[in-house]
Amino acid sequence: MSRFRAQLPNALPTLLVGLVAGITAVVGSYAAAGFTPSFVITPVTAWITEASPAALTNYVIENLGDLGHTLILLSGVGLVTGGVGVLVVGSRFLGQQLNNRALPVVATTVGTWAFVTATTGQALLALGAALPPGVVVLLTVAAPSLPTPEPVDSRRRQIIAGSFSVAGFSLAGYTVGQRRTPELGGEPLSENSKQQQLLQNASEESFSMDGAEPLVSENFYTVDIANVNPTVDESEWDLTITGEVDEETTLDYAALKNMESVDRFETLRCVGEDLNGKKMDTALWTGVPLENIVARAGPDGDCDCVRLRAADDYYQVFPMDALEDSLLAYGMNGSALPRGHGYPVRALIPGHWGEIQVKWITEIEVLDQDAEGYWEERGWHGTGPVETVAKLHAVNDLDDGRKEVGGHAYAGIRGIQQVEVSTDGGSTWTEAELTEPLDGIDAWRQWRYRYDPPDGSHEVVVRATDGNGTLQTQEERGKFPRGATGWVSRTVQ
Ligand SMILES: Nc1nc2c(c(=O)[nH]1)N[C@H]1C(S)=C(S)[C@@H](COP(=O)(O)O)O[C@H]1N2
Ligand SMILES: [Mo]
Repeated sequence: MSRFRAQLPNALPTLLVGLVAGITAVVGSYAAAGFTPSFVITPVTAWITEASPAALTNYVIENLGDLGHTLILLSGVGLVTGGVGVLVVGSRFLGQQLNNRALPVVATTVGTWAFVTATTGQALLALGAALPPGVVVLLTVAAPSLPTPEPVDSRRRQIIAGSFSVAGFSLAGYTVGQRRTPELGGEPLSENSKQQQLLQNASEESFSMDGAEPLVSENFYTVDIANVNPTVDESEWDLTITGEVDEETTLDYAALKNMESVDRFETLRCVGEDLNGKKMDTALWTGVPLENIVARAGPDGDCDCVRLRAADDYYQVFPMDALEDSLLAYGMNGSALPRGHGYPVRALIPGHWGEIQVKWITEIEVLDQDAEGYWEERGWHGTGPVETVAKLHAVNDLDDGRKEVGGHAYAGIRGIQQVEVSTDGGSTWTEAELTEPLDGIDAWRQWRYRYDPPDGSHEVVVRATDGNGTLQTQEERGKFPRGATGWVSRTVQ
């Protein structure tokens, strides 16, 4: 017992050294790699997502969005810090036992380097992660041992100096890492007056309503399986058509840009969003019809289906038919795709849920046998046409005493024929105003309704009719596994 107690004061500094070493490994890796797949946190968080139960992954990615990614990133940082910490503590202990001062330094450096190289595949950048903890261990092993009992203020001075060093190193590492994170995508495509004209028209036709996006979204949602987006430069990008084809073909970015392009508005909606959620947005996309590109390779598979693969190891399988009118898009709202939306190239498959709009696309594989996509393997419904929905996001008081309610309605390639509003909980219905259809075959419309409100609170309900004349289903169903249905209603005061 007394021996145990005597060792305690020594154990704490060792743990601290481990913690500090762990932090410097993460910071050093970030400084070397930036926020890219070569940052040690990328493979570690991918592993966390992969190893977690599907239900948890579903929940975090589909519901928590950015917060989910932050939480996973923090657990990744914790895991790497802890791992390096364990290495430090273990090797220091072993070093003490063997009376070998070099051992903890070498073990920490080589161990961290080997781990980061193995997981990121970047031996040189892995030095950024391995050297700082090595130095931390070196400094603490080599430091002359203080006389025991240590003077209290000398220990305090050490701790303060140590904290400042770690904070300074972290700040510097963060700044360097930010600079080293490549800015990809987003630059204007060219002086293309057609795109500017289309955007201009859309902006003029848009209903301006507080609480609802205009016709072209200002904040386009993102849903990603990876916590750190791929960094594929356009100069490195190519797309290969593989599998059951007469001839495997490859297309690079320059060739893609040389092909005749089309511009069209298209709405994306995530199957995992709530009925009145905000993961539905619209942009003007520029790209090249995908069907011809696949046809040129001579597809000859038995299932008439394809698997699209992406740089983040995402994959989706769907019938060849869906490729009709699909695009390989490289432009969004007149600029190159931003990194978060799939730079340099993504697929756009009209009328289908967001999940098959594969970003960072690298391969189209023609299959002989049907297979499951990433989300199907996790219980979600794969492809299939989107459900009809009318959302209610804007509830505003107008200057003249009337109320304004509004939002968007979307039914994929079926289009929207009409939106009706009830202000008495569904007893009576009136037709809402609609914006003109956008240029494209798969875009939402905005709806708006202005009325003299009754005294007190009342229930506003909204429902859309698609282009085939089919009324949005009233049946209430949750989002899992094939998308939420029902009519959106809201109590208005
Ligand atoms: N490569 C890749 N493509 C992807 C995803 C992804 O995680 N990786 N997420 C999908 C999902 S679930 C949706 S809803 C849409 C979202 O597209 P956005 O992020 O551009 O809005 O992208 C789809 N394409
Ligand atoms: Mo999605």
